[in-house]
Amino acid sequence: RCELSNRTGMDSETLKRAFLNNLFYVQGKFPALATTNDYYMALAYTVRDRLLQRWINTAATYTELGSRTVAYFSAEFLMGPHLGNNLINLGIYDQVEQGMAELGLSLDELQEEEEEPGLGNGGLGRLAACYLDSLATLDIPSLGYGIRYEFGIFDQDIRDGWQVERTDKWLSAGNPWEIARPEWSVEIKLGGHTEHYTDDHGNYRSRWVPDQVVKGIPYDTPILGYQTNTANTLRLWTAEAPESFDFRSFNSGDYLGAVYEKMISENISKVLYPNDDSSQGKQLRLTQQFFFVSCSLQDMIRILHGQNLPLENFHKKFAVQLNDTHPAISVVELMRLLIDHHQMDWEQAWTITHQTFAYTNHTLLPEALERWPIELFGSLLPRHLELIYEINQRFLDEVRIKFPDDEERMIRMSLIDESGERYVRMAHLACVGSHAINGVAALHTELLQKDVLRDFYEMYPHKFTNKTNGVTPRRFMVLSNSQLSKLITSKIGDSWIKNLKELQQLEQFVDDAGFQVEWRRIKQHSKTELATYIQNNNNITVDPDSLFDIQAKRFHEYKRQHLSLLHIVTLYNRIKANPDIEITPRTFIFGGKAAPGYFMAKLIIKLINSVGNVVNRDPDVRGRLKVVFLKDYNVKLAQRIYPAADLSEQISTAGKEASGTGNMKFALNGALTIGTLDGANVEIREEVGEENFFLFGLTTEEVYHKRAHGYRSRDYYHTNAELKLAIDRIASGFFSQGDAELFRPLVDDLLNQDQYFLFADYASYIACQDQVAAVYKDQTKWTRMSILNAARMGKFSSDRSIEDYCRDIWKVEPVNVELRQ
Ligand code: DL6
Repeated sequence: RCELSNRTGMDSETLKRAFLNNLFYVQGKFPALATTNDYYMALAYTVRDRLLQRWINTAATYTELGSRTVAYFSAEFLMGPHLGNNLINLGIYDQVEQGMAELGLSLDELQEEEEEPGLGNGGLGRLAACYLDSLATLDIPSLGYGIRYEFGIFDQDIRDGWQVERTDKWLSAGNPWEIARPEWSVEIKLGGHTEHYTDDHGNYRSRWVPDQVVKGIPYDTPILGYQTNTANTLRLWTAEAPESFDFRSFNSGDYLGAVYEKMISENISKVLYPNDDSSQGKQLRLTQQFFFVSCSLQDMIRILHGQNLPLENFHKKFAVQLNDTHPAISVVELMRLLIDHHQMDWEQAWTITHQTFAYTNHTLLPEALERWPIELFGSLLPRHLELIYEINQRFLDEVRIKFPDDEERMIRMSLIDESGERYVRMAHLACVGSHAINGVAALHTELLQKDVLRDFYEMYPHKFTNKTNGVTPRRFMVLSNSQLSKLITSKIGDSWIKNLKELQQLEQFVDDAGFQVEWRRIKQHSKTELATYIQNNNNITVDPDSLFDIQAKRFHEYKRQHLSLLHIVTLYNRIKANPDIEITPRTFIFGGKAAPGYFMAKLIIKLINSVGNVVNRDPDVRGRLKVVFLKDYNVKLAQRIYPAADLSEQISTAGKEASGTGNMKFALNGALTIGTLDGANVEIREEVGEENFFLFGLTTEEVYHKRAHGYRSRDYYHTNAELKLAIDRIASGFFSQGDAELFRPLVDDLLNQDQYFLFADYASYIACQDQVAAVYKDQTKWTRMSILNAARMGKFSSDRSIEDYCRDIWKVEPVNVELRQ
């Protein structure tokens, strides 16, 4: 009994005892010899024990009830550190903090020790993580399925202002949050050819004869909901060579051959592709996609059989969400498993498949739409290519019936692109194989329907719905902004944490002077903490009284970090022209990674650092402007940044950002947004009120119109003196020690192409920023706007998003979990 309470008890004394026990028995250390990592591990195991009790009871309940389950298929899960979040969701953060303090340890320091699992690039992977949190919080039976990359997103260093990539060794100190389940390993096939034969019933059938077999081993991580017993599972697959393979080669004496094959197999889950919003078409990437999808579907069939449910019930037991097209091959893989392995007929297999899958699109950028050269596809997945041809033929027959004599439409909609080299179009496959298709913000869904997926919308209007993204208030408020969370709770109680709409009640305090003072004090506190971080990491002194103007997200031309740079250079030029000019002091903070092969994005990072080097040191500036690039932006750093922001930069070209979720996290933490009518900005502005949002720039229609009528950025350059001066300064080498070549590619691109309409939006952006500066001087007004922003963010909880998916797409109900064992 004592042993059990050591592992489950939640009071401060038991937690401390359990912690010291784990230090001794798991880490094999006593305090005098223990490192910070030992302490972190001991605490992580202490917390894990509490999770295990809930996890096991959850699994037992689901098994007993045979509950309908959501399977979230995603090539990325950007979970962020687990420790703090689990403490919050268990409701023992304060006890543990106190217990650690009594032992002379700082919980903050222990949390810093955790290597975060960076198994995602940005928005898409972080969304998957928020959705797992909400699924568990809402007691929805669910499984996240993905890849356990040995190397997640690279660590970013900055050398001489340039981004340098280092491998992320997140597993090197061990991972206390996962449990390997080798007993549930599965095998997947790759390559080879197909054979045709007639079965015992005289049916003509195909089978796949692969030339490689790889083993997938599942590693499970518990995902605990907030203030509930539900702990769902994130199941990530690691690739290994199967033993049988080794035996064969070892026995033939080819030891090195066997080791080589093992290495090739293990490469599959070695590294996350670091591209965000673009697809490279590499064979290893397709292999990764097929690997995790095939492992997961086989695992689901095992679960189904384990619950004595027939295969015909697959779609009743599981609702599978495809997180973009990365897992879209699962449509074909499920067909193959049902037809080739389980001898189902085509119609029944198709009904099951189609009712199982739903597809979320996350991008409007053409370069991100995945397609695979037929040759490559066929050499890796020969049987799947045959099945795709068959699916396509049947699909095109349907199109022909609905739209007779429209050959052009058939060519556009085909699963195979035959306009040049032939490709398999994964978005088309996902649309055909799913019963539901959604975009991630209202504008995005509208643009999918009107443009990117228009033919599919005309074919299947009933499949389309919008599901606006959301973020979890547990990680991005309760954990990362504890002071603000406590202030809110002191005023309206704590039920806002599970029902974010309740934040609305804060509106009654918007003009309460005492509340405003507290609100400001907390913002100031977070800014001071970030200022200390900047001092320690960048050796730059920034003033916490200055306006913290932050753009933190992946680097991409469409996100237009360089538009913010043009603003910085413009302010700098104004100061140089008139050193006594009255300006609102600002600290410009950037964070984000560029894809390693994306030259222009990396050049923009270099330009930020180059401008910073000049501006931060120029005595004329007198500290009124500071430019900071925070390296290695990840979830941990994001949690420091959101609470400290006054202004959130959401300045993508209209029609390019599918949704954005950073925009939601900033506003929830009381930052005001300067933004375009793009992605979820549109809905954020609707919610917070147009008077509380700094809007600028072209609309999507205006962008389309300009593009169609011959946009000439140079005209703006010649007619706007401030723009011209800003560009000329960059081009002259002023920020690059006289080197006029360094930023030429960027300047030339803006002058000659400007695909993302920076010059067209420049004047409106600068005018809007001038307005921001004016409002910031009136701190009472600013604070009022800040409170209203946070108070009106209720819609953007990931709980709301998940409720929408559950009701409209997944048709799944909550299941209550009792603690019995
Ligand atoms: O839906 C999550 C997130 C959106 O908020 C971003 O606007 C969008 O850019 C991002 N998309 C990707 C693209 N990956 N693919 N394909 O990360 O999704």
